[in-house]
Amino acid sequence: MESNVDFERLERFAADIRIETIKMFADAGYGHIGGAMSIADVLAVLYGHVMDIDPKNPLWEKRDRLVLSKGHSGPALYSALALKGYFPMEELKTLNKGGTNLPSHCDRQKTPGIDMTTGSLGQGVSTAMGIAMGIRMRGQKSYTYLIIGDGELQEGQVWEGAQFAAHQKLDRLIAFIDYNKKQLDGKVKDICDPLDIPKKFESFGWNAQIIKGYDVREIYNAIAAAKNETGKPSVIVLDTIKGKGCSFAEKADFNHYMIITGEMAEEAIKDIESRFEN
Ligand SMILES: Cc1ncc(C[n+]2csc(CCOP(=O)(O)OP(=O)(O)O)c2C)c(N)n1
Ligand SMILES: [Mg+2]
Repeated sequence: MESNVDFERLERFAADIRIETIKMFADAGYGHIGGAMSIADVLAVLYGHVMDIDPKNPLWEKRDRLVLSKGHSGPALYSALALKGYFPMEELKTLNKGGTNLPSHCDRQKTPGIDMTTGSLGQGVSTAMGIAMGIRMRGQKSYTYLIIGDGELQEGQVWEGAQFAAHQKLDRLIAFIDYNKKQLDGKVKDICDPLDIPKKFESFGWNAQIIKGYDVREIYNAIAAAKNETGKPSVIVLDTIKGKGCSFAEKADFNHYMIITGEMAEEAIKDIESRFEN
């Protein structure tokens, strides 16, 4: 285990991802806030420390890849990419507007640093398997990271992919499940219960862990443990809260997609900053 990880810097990075995303949504007037907030910490660990990437050369062949299969959370990833210098911060203001490079869902043809186009739930899982296979066929060592929603687990394609990845022993594929317990229109367990997610992946031949999904230390340690497993793919179930860290979204019953005003954003950002005082 590396001892030089600056976890406080990663916590600050996660806060900045949340702040920039909230600002972006307020500029647009609306957005998929809940699922963007619940992945801020995993994005901070991946882009802040773990991934081997070069923001000045987004298509570097040997880079690690990320497929955000829950593509509606693209704005959180755009914030991470802008903060890393993939493109100017001012571009964040163009979210979803005419001619933008930042559509509401991820598009690899438009945005530097986006490795796969996503938005149709389930499909990112198959494309991530293909990326991981392709990297191995070229004899390269890059990792492929994949983020799946817990509602997204209802897509049959996820389980087809899970079976394929284990069969192919894709041990440089690390998937995260954003286990925020909510999907678009209600609680995942009421709509179609995924039951015991780690146990399910284990029965498909994966190495599985479940951790506190908004704790940068736990996320980092789980990734390090996953990298130590050979011969099988790994899944890390992130036990999260939908809307985590954004006061108005955490409080709202329906927080998948919200109208967001400048005042709401200002208050939420103040609340985030207050946790960094002292
Ligand atoms: C194939 C497909 N069906 C429906 C949708 C519409 N949709 C967008 S987000 C969403 C809910 C996803 O829930 P979850 O995976 O739990 O995401 P999160 O809670 O992280 O936002 C739905 C149904 C879609 N994008 N793709
Ligand atoms: Mg969910």
